[in-house]
Amino acid sequence: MHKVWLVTGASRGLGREIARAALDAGDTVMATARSGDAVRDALGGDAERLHLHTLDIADAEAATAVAAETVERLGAIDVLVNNAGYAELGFFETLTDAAVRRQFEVNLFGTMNVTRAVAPYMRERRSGLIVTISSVSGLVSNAGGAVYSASKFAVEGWMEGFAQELAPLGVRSLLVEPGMLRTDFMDQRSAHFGTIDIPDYAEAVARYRAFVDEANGTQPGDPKRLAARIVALASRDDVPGRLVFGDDAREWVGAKLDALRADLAGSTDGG
Ligand code: NJP
Repeated sequence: MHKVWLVTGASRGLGREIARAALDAGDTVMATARSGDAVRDALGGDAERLHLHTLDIADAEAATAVAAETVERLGAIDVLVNNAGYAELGFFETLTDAAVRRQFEVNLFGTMNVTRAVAPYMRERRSGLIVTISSVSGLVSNAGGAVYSASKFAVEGWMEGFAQELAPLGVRSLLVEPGMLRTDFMDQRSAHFGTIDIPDYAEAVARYRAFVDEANGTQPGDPKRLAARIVALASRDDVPGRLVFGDDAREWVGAKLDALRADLAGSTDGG
């Protein structure tokens, strides 16, 4: 049966690919982003099954209005894709307090805004799937990504528990943890960097910036492939709780699990 999708951050990157893949599967899509024109340029104009709306996910009232309008126009929301997000990169002490708060305002509270707006419609129908694009950085944190990781760890903690609250009401959830994807994510258009110079970190920060510049555009992960996986999973009855996407992500998560197991074993010594 054809589905209705609501996708955030559909102007570029993974969100655009998920919207395209859903359209290619014959589904109907409400594609949203901060600029309606950008989504139109990304996905084309007036396909019968493509609907566009402006939505900054940090705006809770706008999220409520978009959810209501989608249900009114399209009858239901079968799949919500919480995709919109960005990274505040750089060593923690080089980021201002405002930058840290902005990161949470979008990645965590913005994602909560949209989910809070959509969940009641899904509960009412005892049906729906909430796909939340987290990150491998939601399970593993590294130097230079501490603040981004903090926001995605928060997304993981919130959604892991909320999924259990929703499941008895017929609403399913999928957390997606991609590795590095070839999108605009590391580009100046999306990523922000710490602005405070701290000599103690200068060398490490310069090495980190060089790593990001080199990785930008050459990331191993194909967003089209991930989009196709998500669209295929949405049609299955047995949607898993998590999808860790990419060899890099699986390797990092495996190493984290090994480290956690070792720490856990060590924790029992001496009671
Ligand atoms: O990034 P990019 P991705 N309200 O920059 C939108 C996660 N992820 O596709 O700036 C509404 O190409 C933005 O819209 P605009 C990542 O954390 C990525 O890779 O207005 N929309 C654009 O459409 C994120 O959650 C990688 O044109 C807002 C989109 O978000 C998701 O994947 C690895 C917004 C960003 O497109 C998609 O990112 C990983 C707001 N306030 C997780 N702020 C990776 N690429 O390597 C931004 O593990 N957007």
